[in-house]
Amino acid sequence: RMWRHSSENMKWNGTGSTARFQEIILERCYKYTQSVQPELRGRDCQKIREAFRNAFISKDPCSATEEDYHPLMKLVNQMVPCDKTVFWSKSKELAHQYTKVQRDMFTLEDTLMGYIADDLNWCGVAGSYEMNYQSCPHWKEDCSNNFVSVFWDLVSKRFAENACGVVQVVLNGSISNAFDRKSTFGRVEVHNLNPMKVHTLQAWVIHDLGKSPSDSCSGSSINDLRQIIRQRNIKFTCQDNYSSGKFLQCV
Ligand code: 2NF
Repeated sequence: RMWRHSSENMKWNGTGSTARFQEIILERCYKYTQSVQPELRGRDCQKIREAFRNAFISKDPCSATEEDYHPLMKLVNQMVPCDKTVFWSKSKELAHQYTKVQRDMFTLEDTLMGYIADDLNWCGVAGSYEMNYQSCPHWKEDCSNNFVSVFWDLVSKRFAENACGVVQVVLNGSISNAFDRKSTFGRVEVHNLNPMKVHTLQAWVIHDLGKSPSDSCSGSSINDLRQIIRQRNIKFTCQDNYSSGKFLQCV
């Protein structure tokens, strides 16, 4: 049988693009700019969708660079007020519950860019205008410079660079390494905090109700974080002994 040069032969190891990707981008953009943060009502959602699509469409899915996303970043351009930034690592659900209660606080997914892209997957096919809904590069098994990983690294870097005042991080104390140097928080965000603007990093090490704590402020992973932050001339504080329920009620 003749070799056909089509996407059926291009099997990546990761999940394919999210069905209705373009529509979802547009729907989320409208919802965010009209009701979640109406201060951003001037953003052009059609242009944002187009710039997002142009970042990756028809390109080799394993050759993403930051530059591919620059036009999109320019269109979105959003600042978070000082003292309102919340990072998280292995604690997404809890951090999102927290900013739902503390309505003026922002995780990355409470900003327009994070809100639009959260839980979506996307990739194209080199030389074609189609998206690949069958499979996309897996960041470990295929390539780390895929468009999804490069996107999250870039928006996480910008989110950290823009942070100011006292910033928070919600960490998962029910796993053995609450701070992981290889996570996006440990690899990207921590190193892009600006010591001229960030006064303190406040860590919350939260353990799940019912489970016993596996890591705490005195553990070695948090000690790594403390050292990295102090070396960067940023103050570090840490709170533990909080279950998720107590954290959401008391803070
Ligand atoms: O999906 C998101 N909303 C997302 C993804 C990556 C990074 C958000 N972030 C930002 C957030 F703002 C947090 O402050 O970084 C921080 C969380 O990232 P983390 O890596 O420290 O936390 P994890 O719970 O380990 O990972 C979050 C999600 O990202 C995926 C991972 O599988 C999980 O679904 N992820 C992590 N690294 C990569 C990568 N290089 C990745 N997916 C693709 N490529």
